Amino acid sequence: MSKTNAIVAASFAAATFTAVSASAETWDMPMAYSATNFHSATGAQFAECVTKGTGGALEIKTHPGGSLYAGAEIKRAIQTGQVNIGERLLSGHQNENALFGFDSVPFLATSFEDSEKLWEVAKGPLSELLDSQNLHLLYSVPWPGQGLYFDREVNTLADAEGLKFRAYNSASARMAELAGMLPVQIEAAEISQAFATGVAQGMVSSGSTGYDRKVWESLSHYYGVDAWMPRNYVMVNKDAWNGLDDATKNVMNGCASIAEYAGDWRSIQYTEFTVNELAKNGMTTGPASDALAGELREIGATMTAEWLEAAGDQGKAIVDAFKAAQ
Ligand code: PCA
Repeated sequence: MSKTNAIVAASFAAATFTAVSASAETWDMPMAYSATNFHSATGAQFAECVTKGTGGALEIKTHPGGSLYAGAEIKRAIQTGQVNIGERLLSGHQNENALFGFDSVPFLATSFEDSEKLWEVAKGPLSELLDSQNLHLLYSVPWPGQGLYFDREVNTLADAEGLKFRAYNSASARMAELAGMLPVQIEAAEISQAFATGVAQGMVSSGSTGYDRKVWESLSHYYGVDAWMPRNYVMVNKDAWNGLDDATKNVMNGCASIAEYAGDWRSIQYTEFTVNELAKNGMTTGPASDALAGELREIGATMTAEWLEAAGDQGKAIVDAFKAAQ
């Protein structure tokens, strides 16, 4: 039996048991990105899998687009038990602990294969860190590689000097600063308006987010630089997790494995599709000029040194283990 078939079989074997053993419960699941985004689609299928797999004993209801809690509030809401489950950008917490930014170290892991290898070595320390914050890590899916968006042609950083640059985590804000731009922290759910009103004039993000938010309405250029591949993760309040019976935990774990697999697949498929859509909708897309790519490499080296300094021995251990796995 394949791994996925085994998971499905285990889920449904568990379901029969759970359906008669637990009383019905509903968990709201806040998610930060739009309903059509591939992470949200994956989360919706995960929720359906758990609901069906437990025979309705545990119903999970997703709330995409930051509609229940805005992205920046989701982790705290779960930690404090206002909701039991939710999804957030892992590197969104880098200001709490540098380790959270392992996936946004520039040019460290820039392919899906490397992102997976990096996750393999980072998953343990990250799970422990989350556990110490009353959170149980369930699954994680990477975004496609991060490129640069602008409302103008940018051949070197001098062309972008002083621009307001939309940031979504510490790394994107630091990149803006080192590039001579002005970072403005804005959730993905708010960016269409921010670009339309001139609150921001550029950003680093995936083709996926540009496509989801139709940024071609305000921006004109996308440079595929593959700066890093940040991850979203789904977490559960630890007390709520510990309160589940083993059968329900089995269903959750089975559905999480399927979600991770399906999410990875969607992210890969979405990479080319979304960049093509940006072009179809009038944006100029392509690689950065050699000069711009060189400037970004220098910024990346500075950021890597800064991150290693901030993340200490644990950070170094992740990077060393990743390099050893190459
Ligand atoms: N989209 C998210 C994070 C990374 C990405 O590709 C965003 O722009 O907020």
